[in-house]
Amino acid sequence: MPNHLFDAIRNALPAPEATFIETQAGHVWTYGDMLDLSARLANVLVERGVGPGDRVAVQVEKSAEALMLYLACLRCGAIYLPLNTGYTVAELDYFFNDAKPAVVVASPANADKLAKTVRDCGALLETLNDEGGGSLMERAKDASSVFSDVERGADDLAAILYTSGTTGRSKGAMLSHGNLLSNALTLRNVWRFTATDRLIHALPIFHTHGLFVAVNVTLISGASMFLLPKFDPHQIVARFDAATVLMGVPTFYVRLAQDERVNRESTAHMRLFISGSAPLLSETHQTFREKTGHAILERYGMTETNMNTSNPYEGDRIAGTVGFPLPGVDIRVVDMETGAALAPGETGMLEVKGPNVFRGYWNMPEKTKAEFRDDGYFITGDLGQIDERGYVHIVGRGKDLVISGGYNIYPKEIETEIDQVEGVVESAVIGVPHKDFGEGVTAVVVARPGFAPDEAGILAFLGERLARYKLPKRILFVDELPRNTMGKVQKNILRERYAHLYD
Ligand code: MLC
Ligand code: AMP
Repeated sequence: MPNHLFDAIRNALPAPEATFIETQAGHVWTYGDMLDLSARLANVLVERGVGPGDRVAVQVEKSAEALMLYLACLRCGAIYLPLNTGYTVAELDYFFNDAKPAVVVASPANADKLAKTVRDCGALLETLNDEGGGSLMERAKDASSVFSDVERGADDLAAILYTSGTTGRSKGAMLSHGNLLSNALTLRNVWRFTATDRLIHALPIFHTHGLFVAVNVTLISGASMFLLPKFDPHQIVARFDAATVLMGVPTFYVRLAQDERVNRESTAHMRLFISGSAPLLSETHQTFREKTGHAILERYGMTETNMNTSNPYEGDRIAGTVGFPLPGVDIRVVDMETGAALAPGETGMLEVKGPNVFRGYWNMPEKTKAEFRDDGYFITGDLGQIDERGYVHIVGRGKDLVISGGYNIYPKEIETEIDQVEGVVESAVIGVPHKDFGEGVTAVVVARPGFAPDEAGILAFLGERLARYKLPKRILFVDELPRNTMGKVQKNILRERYAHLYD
């Protein structure tokens, strides 16, 4: 029975005894193990009442089993909904109520905390820990390893990934089997992935980068990976000799470039270092190249579109650019006001069209409509230009967004929380240059006369409500915020004023 994405994974399968995953502890999962456990988990999900199109929300630590759960969802036609492990109960409450999952899979340590909100949204709660324990794996032990994959076409949804909204609440980007497969095949080809590749996987698996780019490309090539729990330079360097590719956010490369173990000899076995999710500074590209001889290959994508551009595998990988539109992906630069196409070298809004572009925002037809042009192009919110040679340059963002260590943070969400603190009149959250994270989340706060909310107090308040990576690295107090004649806060002035805060 045809299952668009999983059939393609099956077609790429190497021998069942070939390695799919090697964990940090050295445990090997073969492709045969992958078929076995994903079938068992698919049977468990069906037994728990999950039908085609039902959402399975997952907030668990990184593990091979968690990836098998993703594959099980594909196989039984469910929609996989991964959630950042840092999200608080308050944040999860919104996602659960919006997505209405049939099943929520959580870490056993969080089960009690989540029980009520899961029950209130009508879902069943299962658990999974990073050592293969929990109720889900208990059930899988008794389940059949035979599963007839549910029929899914290219337009059927495979996943929903929440991406924070510029105003208001997060939006669930609906990604189809076709979106994921087309992008995986394209990336396999342009990055020359084969079954002999071994990826060092040190990214989280709840975002497009670590889940779809890294895992789908590995699977669709019949390749293998070292699945590491998180970024740890020691663990990464130790695998250079047996690996071929590393995918990371710029912070990975900033840190690796400072590591004395990273040099020409130690990276000699590696064929490719890929960076994305945030701008890679030319300086980082340069330093890494001088130390290792490898030119980092930078690519550009987003949750809604998967990957859009990539520097070439062969040819010039130009620092400060994100390369060429991927085969099959159309990119244009348009005037922000009129929507008219701009000439090479002119800066405007980047718009994208292709089989990689998502199916819209879950339950939000108006928001979806607002972000697409009538001719089907998706408005990315990124400002860029295309040079005479066809390289795409990202020069800024039209959206009020901070990217810290590859995570997106929407200022509005943080400002709304800070403004609730007693004694706060108003706040402006900005991103300012940060050597390690690229941008550091920074809050500028106006307090009511006579009140003295302090940095620690505000951080404690936010810590209850927001994932820790969203918390401001610094909170600064001012008498007033700079405004233009329309009364709008001039964040550009604040960004200039505090440009050297983290030097
Ligand atoms: C962790 N912290 C961060 C942070 N990561 N703060 C700001 N920004 C970040 N990115 C905080 C923690 O909350 C903690 O604070 C402290 O820093 C140390 O935590 P840690 O876990 O030790 O951090 P570390 O391991 O150093 O993590 C940094 C990192 C990680 C860069 C390795 O953030 C990471 O793996 N980022 C990848 C994100 C990613 O996958 N993005 C892809 C999105 S998809 P405290 O207060 O608790 O002590 C996308 C589309 C595309 O964008 O194109 O790919
Ligand atoms: P996300 O919503 O997490 O998918 O983040 C997508 C955003 O990350 C894009 O809209 C860009 O602003 C940014 N981004 C991704 N890759 C790059 C890159 N190589 N250079 C600059 N910005 C990038």
